[in-house]
Amino acid sequence: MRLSRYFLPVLKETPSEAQIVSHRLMLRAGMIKQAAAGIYSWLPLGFKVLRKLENIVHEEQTRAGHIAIQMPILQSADLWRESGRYDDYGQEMLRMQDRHGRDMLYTPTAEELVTDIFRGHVSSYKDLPLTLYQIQWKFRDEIRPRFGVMRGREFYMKDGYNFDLTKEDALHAYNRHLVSYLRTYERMGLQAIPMRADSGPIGGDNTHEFLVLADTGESEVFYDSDVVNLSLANVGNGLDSLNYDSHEDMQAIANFFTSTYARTDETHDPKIFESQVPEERRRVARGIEVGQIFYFGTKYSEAMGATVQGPDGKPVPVHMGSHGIGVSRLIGAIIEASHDDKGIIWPEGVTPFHCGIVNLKQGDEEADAACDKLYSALTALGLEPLYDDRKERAGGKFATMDLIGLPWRITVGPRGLKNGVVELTCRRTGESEELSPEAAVTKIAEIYEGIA
Ligand code: 5CA
Repeated sequence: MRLSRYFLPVLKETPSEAQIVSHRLMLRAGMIKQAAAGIYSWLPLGFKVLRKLENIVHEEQTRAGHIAIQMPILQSADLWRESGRYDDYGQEMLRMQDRHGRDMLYTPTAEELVTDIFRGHVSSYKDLPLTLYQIQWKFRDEIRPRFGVMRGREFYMKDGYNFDLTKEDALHAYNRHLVSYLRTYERMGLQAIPMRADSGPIGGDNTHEFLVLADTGESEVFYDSDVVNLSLANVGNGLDSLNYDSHEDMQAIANFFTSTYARTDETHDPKIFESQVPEERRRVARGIEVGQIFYFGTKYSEAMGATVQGPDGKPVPVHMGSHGIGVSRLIGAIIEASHDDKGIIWPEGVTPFHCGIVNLKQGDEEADAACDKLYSALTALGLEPLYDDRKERAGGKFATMDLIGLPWRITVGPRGLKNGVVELTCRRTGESEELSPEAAVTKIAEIYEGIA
């Protein structure tokens, strides 16, 4: 993309309404624009990152054997009356009527609708296990929408639902989600820690939240500092050998992450914390909740008659769980975890463009030609550069690149070209090296091998 033809409405001023750094940077970098309280338009740069996260989520869900569907945003209230949640959900649910006076609602989650799909089409235990998921906009009429996409009213969520014959199978689905979520966050450059949590209006008593540690997080968390050192790469034979079908493997990996003390304030037990965890390893911190998994057994299947014919021919209600990832919130979490005073620093796995090209002397024949050549070479390799081809001062171009956070920048100027070199700069470390344009392309291609 050439910046002169792109739509990147960066702000010079720091927006006064933004209280935390991720919100400020998303506004300043022209990623989002508020449309109403807690509701945002996604501008090109923000939309690109959202799509990247969505792709990672789809890939990891597919890898775990889960099947994508798409359910509607507007739902009929009838199904929610069946489960009993229409009245329970309270003011967080946005309700409306259609022209015939029928009660409708904007989906805050979709346990009822997916259960209705299931009961309409699945009748035998032989069709189990089954996990359906979607990535869809949700609406919750939060009392205090704040921090930009972090606590929105409209937000983008991956919600998945497992249907299993037995509790044991459903707990396998729970563990499988736990592992696939860890892998998902890892690809986004994030460490998210599974912590025992409270289930709220979704129900059930087996639930974990995934938290990214950050001072600006809304949740207070208590944990053994050892959990911070746990990583999927250290489990068994590493990431590539994960066997999502194996109950034993998934159980062992889930235990590896959940046997160490890590809880949100709702489930925190000071007695256990203080008698188990040695004092020097006790941590109280704040975190951003980027996902949550639930096992709630037959709560919805019994209420809504979602049964299958079991092996003995008798009908049995299916065991279910639901599993959410806050896709739009994740963008805020990534920025909270990865920025400096100049702007965002995207992890390579989610960056909106793979690198920037800065032309120090737009209009100089040689510089223009060198930039065009770099641009084509990168594009031919399947990479997406953002080429700042505007007639602007170098300082302004650098500031924009730093603000929008592309992990790599190639700087091209007449002086370097005389010696046959361009400059390659790493956004995170600020380190630069001079190398030939060809070598710069090769290096960027190597960096993104297996990621892009
Ligand atoms: N039905 C279950 C699982 S699909 C469910 O709704 N879970 S949830 O309530 O925990 O939401 C899943 C994830 O969505 C949360 O972990 C959080 O990351 C994100 N989320 C929830 N509310 C908001 C909000 N107001 N703004 C942005 N993201 C949110």
